[in-house]
Amino acid sequence: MKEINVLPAFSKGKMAFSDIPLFEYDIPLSKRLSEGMSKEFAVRLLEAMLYVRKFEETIIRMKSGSFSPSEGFKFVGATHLSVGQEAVAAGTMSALRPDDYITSTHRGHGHSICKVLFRLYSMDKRGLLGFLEKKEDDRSEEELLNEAVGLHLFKTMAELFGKEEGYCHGRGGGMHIADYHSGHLGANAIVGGSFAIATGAALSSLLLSQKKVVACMVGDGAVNNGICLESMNFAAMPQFGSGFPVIYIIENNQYGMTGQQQGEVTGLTHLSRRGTGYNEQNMHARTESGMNVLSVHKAVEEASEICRKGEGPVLLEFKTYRYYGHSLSDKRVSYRVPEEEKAWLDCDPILTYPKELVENGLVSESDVEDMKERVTKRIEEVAVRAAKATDPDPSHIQDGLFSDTTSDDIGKRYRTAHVNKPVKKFKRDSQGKILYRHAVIEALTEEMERDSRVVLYGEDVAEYGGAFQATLGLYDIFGRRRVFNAPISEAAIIGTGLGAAMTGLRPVVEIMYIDFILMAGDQLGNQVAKTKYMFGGKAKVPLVIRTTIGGGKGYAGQHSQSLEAFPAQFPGLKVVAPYSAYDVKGLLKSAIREDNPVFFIEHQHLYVEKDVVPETEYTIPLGEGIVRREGKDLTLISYSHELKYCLEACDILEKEEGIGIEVVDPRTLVPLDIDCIVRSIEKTNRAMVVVQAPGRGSFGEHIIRMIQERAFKSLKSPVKLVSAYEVPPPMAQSLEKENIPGTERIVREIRELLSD
Ligand SMILES: Cc1ncc(C[n+]2csc(CCOP(=O)(O)OP(=O)(O)O)c2C)c(N)n1
Ligand SMILES: [Mg+2]
Repeated sequence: MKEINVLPAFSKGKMAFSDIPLFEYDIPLSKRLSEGMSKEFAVRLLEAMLYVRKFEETIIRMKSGSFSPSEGFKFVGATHLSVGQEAVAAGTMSALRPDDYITSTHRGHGHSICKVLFRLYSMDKRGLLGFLEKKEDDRSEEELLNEAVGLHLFKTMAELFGKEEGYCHGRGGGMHIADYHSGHLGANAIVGGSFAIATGAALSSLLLSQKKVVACMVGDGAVNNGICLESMNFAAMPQFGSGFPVIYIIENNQYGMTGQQQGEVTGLTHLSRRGTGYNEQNMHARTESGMNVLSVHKAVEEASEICRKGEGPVLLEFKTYRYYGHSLSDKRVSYRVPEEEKAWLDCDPILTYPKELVENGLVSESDVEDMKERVTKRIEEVAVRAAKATDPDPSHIQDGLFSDTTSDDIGKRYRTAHVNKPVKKFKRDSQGKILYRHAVIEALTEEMERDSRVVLYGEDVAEYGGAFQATLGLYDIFGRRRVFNAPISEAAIIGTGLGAAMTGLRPVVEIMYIDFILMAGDQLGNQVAKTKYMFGGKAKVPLVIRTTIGGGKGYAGQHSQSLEAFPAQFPGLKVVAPYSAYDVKGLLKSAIREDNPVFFIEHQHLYVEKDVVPETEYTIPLGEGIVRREGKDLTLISYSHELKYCLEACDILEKEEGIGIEVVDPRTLVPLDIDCIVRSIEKTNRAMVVVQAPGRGSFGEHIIRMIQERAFKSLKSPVKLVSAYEVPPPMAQSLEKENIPGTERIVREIRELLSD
């Protein structure tokens, strides 16, 4: 039962919103120094901004050919520079703790340079030795820091050059840098792509009591993307008190490529106003100058405190400007005037902040010039070294796609989960059978009891037990911190699952119908699937996405598709489609223990099917097919609910005509047990694949391609695909029955194939 009753309440009144501060933190350096900011730190802020500026100016010089780090060098790849925006990067990263998390954007060089830089600045000798991967070194801390900064800049530049020594071994490049050791969860080249990932990391922080804050760096353009709404709403859900410890930081450089926020593509003057839409605290939103490193630092410092007190989320907008084009191919003359550019150049942080440092006697003008020269030289040296670094070996192209570890070693802290009531097994019938639905619940219960990092969420999965009652009872056993209802936000459900999986939780998220996965296409295909590989194979993503296929219930086009080919299209995802109650339990348990993302497909019609399921512990490895029925005349390959019709058809043909058909159920589609299929075809010399989806682009087509590659010589006739028609699933029973391959049609098709 819910904790509050929503009674009718219609009293007249007006909604009032509390104020959103504008440019309140225009605080002079002298005041910040008197409040305790150290002089060394104040100078570090300039140094960090200079590292970013000079790094990017070096890219411009390399691109134009005025500086070449090695003979014949050519800069390849994206050039989204943040020149002009350095105060946001330095001010933000300096206000976070070294182990706080960030997510970043396509314009993220500054974020990654500063995140690691401030972590290095905070390190003692041991930490620095660790970063340098050294055990002993007699040099002073200052010398080690100097070397560590050089290594960091080198790894960053090497990644831009696509080198093995880069942060992501050249798999990501400049738009996809991550460094998990420093809490950098990854830059994202999909505008808005990291909103939900950051929110999921904050969920981990909250549920695992990590006390970490997540800074989600986004551009002004990203705020108009749907995932922004889904994520901010998710983070502000009151079922977890105030909400999640995440700071959404809008780096408003006035343009989303060329679309201008103010007056053109957004009806707001200040994007912080969006904060009013998510909770009564306006998400503690504020707008500050992004050209003033001290304003940024103060705002992020305060936001972190809010989050650490458990009062997040926070929304910050920093007004800033990019001096160059969207990328270096954008000459920017078609959409903005020199007067505008000049006005922003006048408040350049690298012009104004050094003046403050000089006025306060922290440095002299010549110190500033020396620093600029030193930093430039450093970056040039780094570029020379990076240009000479190693090109990744093409024979290793597949390295880092999947992790081969599982959660075998849970660790003491998470080994015993708290339960609110005793856990019972489902009662078996006289043959030892239980329902498929109950096998799902049993698998989830056992895994949640085994490992307290396993959490379950999705639409209506809590008290109600999910649309198909496949999570019923789990909320009562494990409580809201382990089992909770998500808003109707498929993209956020999957994206937060990813962020949470990367940061310590092992989420199982539910998408009610597979049809709705298209709402989360980016999160599934661009984020979940790519995170491990694109960021250099370092991440572990123990995420299970459970969903269901319908079909045959008269629900028509948007609730009846069999979209298993969609997740299978993205390298980096495993895809499972179990048929029996025995399989669903064993495979789901394995999926939860995987350190890889698994797309797990249940079938609504199978929930009510029974099978023998032992009460004793067992798992089934992913990637192992099974022969469900033996025969010598034909191999029939199918999975999920279609298998039921296939098996019925085989029985009819055996009984009536003595035809022996072997049925192979791959159970896991990715990785596919092609060996199991080939072994059978070598025996029968004929094959037919049956799927519930329309044939074009179906997973059945992929199976056939694999058969042609591996078993062509064993075939006496072409492999046949039996599939739905090339139409959206229709509603009328006469049409739907015709559309989904059923027993009669399979019998007909087999007869036809064997008559060849
Ligand atoms: C989903 C998506 N749509 C479009 C693009 C192409 N694109 C790349 S960056 C960009 C502008 C983003 O603007 P903003 O969020 O303000 O970031 P900025 O580039 O200003 O840093 C666009 C349209 C993309 N990468 N992703
Ligand atoms: Mg922008």
